[in-house]
Amino acid sequence: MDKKTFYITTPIYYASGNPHVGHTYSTVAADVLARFKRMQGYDVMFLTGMDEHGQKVEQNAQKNHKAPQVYVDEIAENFKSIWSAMGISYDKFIRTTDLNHKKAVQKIFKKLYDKGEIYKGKYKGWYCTPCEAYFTDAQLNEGKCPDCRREVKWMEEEAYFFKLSAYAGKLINYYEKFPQFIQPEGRKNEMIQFIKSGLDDLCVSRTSFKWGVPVPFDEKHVTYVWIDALSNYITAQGYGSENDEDFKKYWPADVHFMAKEIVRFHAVIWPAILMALDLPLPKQIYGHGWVLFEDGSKMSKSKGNVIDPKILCKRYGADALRYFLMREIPFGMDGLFSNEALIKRINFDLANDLGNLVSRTATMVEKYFEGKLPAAQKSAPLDTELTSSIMELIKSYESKMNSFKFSSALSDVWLIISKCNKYIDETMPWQLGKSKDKLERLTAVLYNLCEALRIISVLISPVMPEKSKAIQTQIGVSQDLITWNSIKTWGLLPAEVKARKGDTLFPRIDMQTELEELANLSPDVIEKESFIGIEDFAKVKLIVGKIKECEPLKKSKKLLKFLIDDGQTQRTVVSGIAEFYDPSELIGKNIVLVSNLKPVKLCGVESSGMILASEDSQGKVKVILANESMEPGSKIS
Ligand code: ME8
Repeated sequence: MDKKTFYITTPIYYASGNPHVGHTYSTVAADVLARFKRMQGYDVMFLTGMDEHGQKVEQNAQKNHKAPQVYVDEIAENFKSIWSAMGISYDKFIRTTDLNHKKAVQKIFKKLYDKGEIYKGKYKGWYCTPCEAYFTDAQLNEGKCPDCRREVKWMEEEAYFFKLSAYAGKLINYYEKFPQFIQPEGRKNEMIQFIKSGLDDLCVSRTSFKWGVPVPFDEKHVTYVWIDALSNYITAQGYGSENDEDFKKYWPADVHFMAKEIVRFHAVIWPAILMALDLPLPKQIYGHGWVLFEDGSKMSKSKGNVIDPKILCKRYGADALRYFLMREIPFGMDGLFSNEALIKRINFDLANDLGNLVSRTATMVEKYFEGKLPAAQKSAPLDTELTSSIMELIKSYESKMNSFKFSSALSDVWLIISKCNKYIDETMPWQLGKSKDKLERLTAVLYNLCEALRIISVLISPVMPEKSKAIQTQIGVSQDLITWNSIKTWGLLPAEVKARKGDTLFPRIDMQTELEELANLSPDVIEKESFIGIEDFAKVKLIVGKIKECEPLKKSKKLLKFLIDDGQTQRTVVSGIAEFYDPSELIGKNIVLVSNLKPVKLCGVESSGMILASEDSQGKVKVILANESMEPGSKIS
């Protein structure tokens, strides 16, 4: 018989920067659920990926002197390598630059246009370039961007619009008919309020940048992020292509996970697009809370708090980080991340509670029975009490996992762990081990502990897959006894189980030393995880260049084209500083030139080198000037 399917997704992350702990939160949660559902016997499809188009990506690529595709390829690799370090078991990884996706987005756009759901109009408003967003007069904050407080400019552009406003009533009806559609409950109420305050039609194309999927029948437009991004959930499964078996098999998705700031796009725009395409809607949109850092922001800015998931995994292991994220912050709510809280969880929950239980049990089986428990056992009332409460807690755990209450499900497991530790204190196996006539009782106590560990290892496996395996190795349990169904029956572990003590599961961390070490990590280590040596720096050739000519590049609002005297010849360099300089301002100035940069083509012009500039916290860019008395070509060292 075909297995029941379960399709779960994370948002596709913007390829405009590298992942931090916040991104790992949704992905770990989705991974935990995917692993749990696989364990329950579902045919799971777990999708994650990258959102790679848009103006910000285009700009960041330019800033890094890379072609956009090269830039997003690198970022996608960084995300993938973090997912691999964190044990993320995704089934598919979609990138919006995948050819199949782009073709399918074009089909979707055309279909909506042909059905009259998309029409051509004019987009007007105050535009903030870094935020890629238009604002109305009322939305501006003292005439500036309400989000980043930078200057905005009035823009009008021809654009295509999706008739979102026509869907207000249908959406509200749908929410009423399917009360589980938006979860948690509070987010649904926000959506209803939002729709009732009036839905505008949605701008779905842009002409102001190029890095996107071209509108198939009007190529000066590219599709604007949300149609491109949201449709990943169906294009990844082959919608719009000949190879659409997975789409037929898995769609509609069982749940889309995301943080609360993008619930609106998933609960309003996405269902409306699907309705317009005559496709079924996902079964649930789940908007979890934010991982906040000590200053209450979504990204940690302070130095002492290390939030690079790669560094955290390296120092503490992926399972510890996964456990922390799922345990510390009840899913659906905001919660704080700090290195101190993480280390506390590792020391108390993992090293003390779980780690000790495993090592005490395995050590005693080794010590008293040379690693192999004899068959004879004697039960006592304490044992039945332990086993029946464990069986109850398994049920409670299952229902909580099914409703994404990961933290609370883990609390149930930790209740089992603390009951086992208490059982050790009460049965005092070290006393039983002293006299021969108590050996039978000792066997029973240790058997029960091994059996409990078998169950615990299965319950923690969605969250801590590696440590779960390590426990299973220590208690010598076979594969058929670590299935989901097997843990619902007590006493399956064969009597002559062989246990052996392994490496410490979670070494204790000295809080003070660790926090000091973290605080002393250089910002380079924190951001990029590695220092560069002097030999790397020496590869960069910096010279003084004199600007001879400067003119705007016709095809671009951002780029200036320079002719620069480098002491030997006059070379062309293109730089993205048009917003900050009048072309005539820089003529005759001595600047710092990276002279051995591989030439790249920007807007059709080959640029040979890079002009160094600095950017302040407001995003204002100034070129770094070199001493006027220096000859062009002088080495900077
Ligand atoms: O919004 N706490 O991409 P994005 C919790 N491309 N979750 C966090 C987080 C934090 N501090 N920081 C990031 C986009 N996240 C779009 C999505 S989907 C069709 C397109 C997670 O890179 C969380 O899931 O800004 C959040 O919704 C997502 O990353 C935002 O990722």
